[in-house]
Amino acid sequence: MTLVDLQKRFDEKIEAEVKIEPKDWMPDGYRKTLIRQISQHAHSEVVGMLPEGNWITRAPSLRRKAALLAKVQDEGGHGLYLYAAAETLGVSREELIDELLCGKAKYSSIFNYPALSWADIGAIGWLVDGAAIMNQVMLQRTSYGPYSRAMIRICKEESFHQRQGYEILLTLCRGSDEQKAMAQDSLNRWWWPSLMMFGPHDSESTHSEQSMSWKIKRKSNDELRQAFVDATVPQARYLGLTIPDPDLKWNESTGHWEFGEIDWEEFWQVVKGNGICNRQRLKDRIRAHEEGAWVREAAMAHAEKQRHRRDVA
Ligand code: FAQ
Repeated sequence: MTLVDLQKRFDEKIEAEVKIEPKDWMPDGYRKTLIRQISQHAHSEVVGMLPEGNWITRAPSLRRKAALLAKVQDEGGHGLYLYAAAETLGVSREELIDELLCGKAKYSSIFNYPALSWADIGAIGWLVDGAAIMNQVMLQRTSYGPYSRAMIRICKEESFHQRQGYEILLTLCRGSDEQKAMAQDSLNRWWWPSLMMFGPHDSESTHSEQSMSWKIKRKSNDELRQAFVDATVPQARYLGLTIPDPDLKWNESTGHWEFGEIDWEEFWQVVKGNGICNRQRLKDRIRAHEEGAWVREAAMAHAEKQRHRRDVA
């Protein structure tokens, strides 16, 4: 089959909503885009364990500790599904992790902000997982089969995470004045970084147009950000909290909440590695990787032994 035929067959599949699978022919750019996006996503899940992991020992009750422990463990699992999905594109997990640890690979800007109070654990679940779900629901329909299937599983777990965060804030908001103030303070700090998670405006986005034509992305950064604001404002009101945006207003004719401008200078500084926690996050991941070396070696030795047993039998 000629290159022209292969491209034609690929285009037809995309058009007909038939998933592209690992052994199918695909354009180089499509493969590269997927490796970039899926690996950034995997790194985000794994680095994303750090801000909340920091609070496991300080959770206010056994029930909260068990839920947080399970949530953080889920995020690690999501990272593994995603690394496995990226590996189907012909890249090794070691290469991807090396790129993260040497500071070359990106991960979501949001995880470079510190979790300073217990209310932040509520805000992360409510806002960060809430934003992640908004993005990931559309990724369930992404055109690459292994990524789409990983997303279906991940979304089920993320919706539980979002509710556990919201419930933490609901409890605080129904508590003492001090607890409510703690919840408001954490909304003040996490609101804008959560909006940044969706990436630059569509007009500034490098990859969106091509990714949407390949149906890797099914909705644009700005569309998803708007959907997130529309869904979240009523939730903040129910909590009795104020969104820290003086420009926020309901537009009756569009049926959407209008909101103020994001501080893009802050966003790009964080993406470039100059956020509050960037250096600490990498240091922690490097330490975890080094301390986990014996686990990887033991797992490999076990697999090798099993293989040997099978060969002998
Ligand atoms: N942070 O052209 P675009 C989670 C970069 S998972 C850092 O618009 P694209 C679960 C972008 O990579 C959260 N960098 O890019 C959880 C590109 O740079 P490059 C992660 C960002 O790919 C919850 C450049 O800017 N979710 O939270 C960010 O078309 C709680 C130009 O941007 C995903 O990764 C950012 N926020 O659209 C875990 C979802 N935004 O690569 C623990 C999958 C943009 O050219 C606790 N990813 N950049 O060097 C996506 O949907 C897309 O990749 C976007 C960006 C929407 C993030």
